[in-house]
Amino acid sequence: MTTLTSPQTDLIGQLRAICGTANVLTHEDPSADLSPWEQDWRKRVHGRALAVVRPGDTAQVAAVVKACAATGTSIVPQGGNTGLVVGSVPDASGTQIVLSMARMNAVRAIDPANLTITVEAGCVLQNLQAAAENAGFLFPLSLGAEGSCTIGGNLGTNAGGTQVVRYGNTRELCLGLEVVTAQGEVWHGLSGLRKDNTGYDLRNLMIGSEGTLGIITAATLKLYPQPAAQLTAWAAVPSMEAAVQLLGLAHQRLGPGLTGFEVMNQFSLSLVDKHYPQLRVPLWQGTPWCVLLENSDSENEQHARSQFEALLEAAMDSGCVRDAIVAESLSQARGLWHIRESITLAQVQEGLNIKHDISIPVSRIPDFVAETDALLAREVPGVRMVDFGHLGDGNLHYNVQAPEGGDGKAFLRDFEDKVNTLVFDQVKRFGGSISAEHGVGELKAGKLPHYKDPTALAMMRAVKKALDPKNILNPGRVLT
Ligand code: FAD
Ligand code: 2HG
Ligand code: ZN
Repeated sequence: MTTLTSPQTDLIGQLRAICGTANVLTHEDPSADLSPWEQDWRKRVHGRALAVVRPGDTAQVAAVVKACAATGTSIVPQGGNTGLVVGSVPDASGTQIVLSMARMNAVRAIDPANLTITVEAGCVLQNLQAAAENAGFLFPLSLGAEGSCTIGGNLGTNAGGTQVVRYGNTRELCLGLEVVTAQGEVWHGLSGLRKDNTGYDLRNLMIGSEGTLGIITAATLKLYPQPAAQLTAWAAVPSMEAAVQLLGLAHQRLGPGLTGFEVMNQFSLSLVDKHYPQLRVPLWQGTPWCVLLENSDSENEQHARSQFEALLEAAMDSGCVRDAIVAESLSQARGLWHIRESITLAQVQEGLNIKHDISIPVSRIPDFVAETDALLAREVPGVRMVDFGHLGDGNLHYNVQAPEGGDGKAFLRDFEDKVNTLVFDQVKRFGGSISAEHGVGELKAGKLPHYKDPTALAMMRAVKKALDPKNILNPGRVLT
């Protein structure tokens, strides 16, 4: 057990007075287990918090930040703690507080005529989707972690997910924010306006800032009409070139109906088959790649089906699809999506791995994959490529699994830096980004100086200094 300094003890007393004793957890209480807040999802880091603080409203968040600012105590905002780049857990010092937004999970308002919903930051994404659906609308953000991630974390990372090809990233779905600044002031920006050109775009500055510029306490988000019909298809394609060709055809034939376009290599599907055989992965054995497509139609199911069948027929004629199935029911469609969403978990079952969440212009992806696969095979013999992702957005999860039977820990120790450098240098050469959707966190903060435009980085540092001069909001994340 660590002994707290007297200012730390005073601070904890203040935090308890603000949020209630039950909502400030510390290691001083031997019965309190703080590890769920201290351990990141990928089990890369286990930090140690001074306290886990769980405010119940915006005024409490503001008061907590003021108390922390007065003592120079740094704050790590946390939603569902599903982030993949070590951004939501404390460091090992035992001096940071984790600000868990989980209790602030209310749906504040729905405005059907304005097509908006206003929710608190700790609202779990799946609950937000359900609230929209119950009101007769669609909130389209969708990702594998939706059962536990929060909208605050989605906004904090500008999450992408599987519907970006039609609806955009979380950024595009947000019309207004309520934010507590590093000084503990509240910015009331829940406008719900689709047009507002009154100066700098603070909303978009906060989105994707990973808790380093302000604490998002609530958001006003866009709603959409629910589609009249939604169909899902699974296609075996002979190459990445063919997958890109199929994407072009799908854009042409389905227009805005194309709401999902995911690619998965054979090895990623073999891992799902190995660890979750009950999911019955279709068509994966005889093909290097499979594609999952979704068509959302505003007319009816028959229209959607005939459009889809015509697309797949044209694709087979041109040779970019070898075989395909169209889901016959909602539960079959859900099953196909479940396979896709299980790749991350199958990778966890297989052992530690190196993730690369990269984006490249779609047109250059086939060359990138061919060249980089060959480079890695030459430089790190035996590596297994788990390559999948949101091809419709030019975003690949170009993950590297240790050689078969190898020790994952030793692999990371010996090869992570080398593999990262090989892949990221290739990404740079192909005009891409080293973080397409998961963010920078701590894991990639050291990489930005090598791969981000230096002028952009200098502006980012200036913004951070202006908004958080004491560097108390999530220090060491995004910027080192
Ligand atoms: P956390 O992990 O708690 O936090 C993430 C970051 O946001 C941290 O830097 C944190 O400090 C900050 N933050 C959290 N709340 C706030 C707040 N209220 N105000 C300011 N900052 C805040 N990401 C994608 O983009 N696309 C995917 O398809 C996708 N799929 C995933 C699948 C799985 C199985 C898993 C485990 C993760 C996936 N992710 C994906 C990664 C992840 O970014 C998302 O799960 C999600 O956006 C994180 O939300 P969270 O509430 O868990 O945030
Ligand atoms: C997905 O698209 C997520 O499933 C996670 O972004 C990707 O596990 C990964 O690398
Ligand atoms: Zn993804």
